[in-house]
Amino acid sequence: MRSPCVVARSRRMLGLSAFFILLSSLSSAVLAASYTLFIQSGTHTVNGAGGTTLKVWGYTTGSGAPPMVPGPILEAREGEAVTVTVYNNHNKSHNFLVKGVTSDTTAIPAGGNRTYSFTPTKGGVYMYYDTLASNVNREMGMFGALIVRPADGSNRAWGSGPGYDIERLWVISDMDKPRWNDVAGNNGTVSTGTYKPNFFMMNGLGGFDGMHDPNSVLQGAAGQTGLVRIVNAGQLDESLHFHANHFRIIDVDGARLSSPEYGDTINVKAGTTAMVLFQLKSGIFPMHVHTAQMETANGVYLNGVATLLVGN
Ligand SMILES: [Cu+2]
Repeated sequence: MRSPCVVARSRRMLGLSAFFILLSSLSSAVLAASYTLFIQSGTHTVNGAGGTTLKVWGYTTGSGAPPMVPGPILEAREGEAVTVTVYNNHNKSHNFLVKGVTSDTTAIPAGGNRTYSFTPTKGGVYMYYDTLASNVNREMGMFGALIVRPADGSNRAWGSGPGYDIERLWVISDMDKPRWNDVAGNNGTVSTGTYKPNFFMMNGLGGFDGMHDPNSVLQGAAGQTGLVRIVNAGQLDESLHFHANHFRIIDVDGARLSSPEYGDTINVKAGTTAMVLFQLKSGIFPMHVHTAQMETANGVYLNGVATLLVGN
């Protein structure tokens, strides 16, 4: 089991003049984030009943390190210059696109590398992924999330947006082991017309782990407000259902909702994002998806997309 973790980032000031700007006014400081990612092949294990080890490809933090599914969490602030250098240590071409932020889909050949520079201006959550090979590369594990925080670093969904006490990132995915991972993982050609996923994950975990994972379980004091940033990096739409309380939907795939909308279920379409605010209630409640198949690992219930909502 591997939980997503924040990549060690270097946040450096641009030149001496920026240093004095920083001294005079923190809010106008020129900051930059730089990341280095490596594309590796390897395996990913879903623990628990029905679980298995899948062949995967993924972005990771070190050359030769195991692929991470999902890839490392990237973070930036609104207006911050970001540089991501991607080294392709795999034997196939790959790329790196932050959906809604970057547009360069040039293939990075095996053994090559490419640097992407961008400045996100809109706070929220974004999916990054490999757009090549008719979704095969993304299905094989090549996806992750970019979180863009307010320029002042405050606990708000975006610069002038609603505040929160605690936050979670839920990256959802699906994999078709026999028809896609086993084939692509053995250098075969996937017949992309048929996709029947049999593994469904949140933050790379089946529900057996997802209900115990501190990075997934939304836990805090009763009454606290949790912001959940959701990325559906899978190929099927997912309806997430919260027990106990309604949540407030504040953003659907980058579109901010101006008037409050409340629900206990949100359908997050494949390849899109959402953000919801949830006020914790005292007790332990499940969060699961509303399609029974997606609650399974190779047909075994309840080892799919699931976690808990815990108010202390
Ligand atoms: Cu239920």
